[in-house]
Amino acid sequence: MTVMLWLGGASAALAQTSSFGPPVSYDSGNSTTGTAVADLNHDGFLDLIASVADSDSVRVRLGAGDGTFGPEADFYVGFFSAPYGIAVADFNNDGNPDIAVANTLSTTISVLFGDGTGTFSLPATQFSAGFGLQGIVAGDFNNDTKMDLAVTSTSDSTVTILLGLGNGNFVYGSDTPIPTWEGCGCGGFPGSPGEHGHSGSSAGSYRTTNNRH
Ligand SMILES: [Ca+2]
Ligand SMILES: [Ca+2]
Ligand SMILES: [Ca+2]
Repeated sequence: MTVMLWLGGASAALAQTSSFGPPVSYDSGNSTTGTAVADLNHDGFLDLIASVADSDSVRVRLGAGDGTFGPEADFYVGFFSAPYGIAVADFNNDGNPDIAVANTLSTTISVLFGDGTGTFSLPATQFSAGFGLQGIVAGDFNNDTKMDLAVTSTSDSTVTILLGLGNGNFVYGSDTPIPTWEGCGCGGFPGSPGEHGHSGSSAGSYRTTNNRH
């Protein structure tokens, strides 16, 4: 599979419109499930990050700042993990971007700690977050200046908050059910999830499994 880029540019004929050139493709591995951009090596240019489910890895390409990207570097995130969503933030407060991915098969998120050059330490650190994880975003949800994570579980129909401790560790914060067809009062067709859906709560199934010190 490929990551395709369209480089935008201003139209000379219509100053208020924009246009895109032909797409540029980069091999992103089989079963690419997520993409993200961030400046991983502090050169001021955005870099490409892709999650590759088939190889249980994250693929990084450093940007040249002109719309082109360098060769790929793959970072393994764990056996039978099948990473999906990607979040980039500095989770251990060393000034370097780190990568967290939500794994669809392993019930964990994997965190890769960056060294500021586009390279990440291995092995990835695992934190339990539920089943069937897909979406993941980083933010400071409790206003303690330390980056946290919100992770969606399609199996449990929840959004789980993992609170960052600022040293690369996370602890369970909260677990918010996402309304199912039944839960949202939307009705549903006979035999659909709305007809026999579950409430989505799976409290108690979350814990930190791999602490960094
Ligand atoms: Ca960069
Ligand atoms: Ca960091
Ligand atoms: Ca926080």
